[in-house]
Amino acid sequence: EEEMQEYDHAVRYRDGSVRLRNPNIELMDQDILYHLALGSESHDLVEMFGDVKFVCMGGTPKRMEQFAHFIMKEIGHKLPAGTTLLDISQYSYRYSMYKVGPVLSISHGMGIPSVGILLHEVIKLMYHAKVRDPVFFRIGTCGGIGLEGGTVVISEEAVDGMLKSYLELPVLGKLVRRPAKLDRQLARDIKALAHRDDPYDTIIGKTMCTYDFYEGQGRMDGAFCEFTENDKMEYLNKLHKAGVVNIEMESLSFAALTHHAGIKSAVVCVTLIDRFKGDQVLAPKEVLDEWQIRPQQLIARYITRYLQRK
Ligand code: R2B
Ligand code: URA
Repeated sequence: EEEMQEYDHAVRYRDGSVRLRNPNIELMDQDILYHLALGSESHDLVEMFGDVKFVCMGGTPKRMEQFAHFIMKEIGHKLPAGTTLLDISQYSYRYSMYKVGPVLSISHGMGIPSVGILLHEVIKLMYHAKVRDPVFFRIGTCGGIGLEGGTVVISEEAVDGMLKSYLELPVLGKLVRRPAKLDRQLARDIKALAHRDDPYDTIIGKTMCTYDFYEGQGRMDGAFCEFTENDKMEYLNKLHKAGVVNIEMESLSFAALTHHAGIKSAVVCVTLIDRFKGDQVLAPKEVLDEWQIRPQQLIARYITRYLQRK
């Protein structure tokens, strides 16, 4: 199935560059990527982004700035003399974007709507820049189900709060469904890069994606709670039995939109808490900071390997 996707002419040109499933874009005089503070006429997008291979996204601007510095060190990328890393999208005041050679590091904010808007614009950016066979990663955080804090989870697929494995979006008054599929081979390749002696587990499993952090994830510590501890535990057990190992808020849109665009993608998140044990994220900041580097290290390993074998 993945093989077919590679050569699907609806979503890729023969040379692997991203083809848009929207005939309107090429007819427009210019395309303004409003939330990135970029435009197809105001910027030379081929010159700026034509060499991109990996697009890494995560929630916060700070973490994605750190990732940009980290990946720069890992791949041995040198910035032109006298220059520093800059936030390409700083004047959008919405998302942050850093470019380190073939790697883009972009913040996506919280939740499906935020990552969805970004994906529309980044997929169009790939098209305008004529990028071939880009690979997208989400490196983030999540709640674990029956996993010790600090566990790294690679998603095999994304499901919503009803355990449905598609993204549903109202378009012109009708619900449009898009399967939330991720590349299984890519997930396995990433897992193979986990070190045997890492002091934490790296696993593959199903990810539940919700529209809310509190009630939507069965937390009892929000401003509202209209269910009992028993109801909550029953639901978490049901998820666990269905193979769900973690809960976060972007994977459904991330998987659905990259799949629809014919772009290979993976979601790698670290658990901040075991939801069987509680709702509040209690780990000290230093511990959380150390945990959040784990998905970054794994993806950095993948990118480094890829660049070495080229
Ligand atoms: C993980 O962490 C955020 C909520 O705290 C959300 O963006 C997510 O998916
Ligand atoms: N992010 C989430 O969405 N849920 C958690 O429990 C932790 C981080």
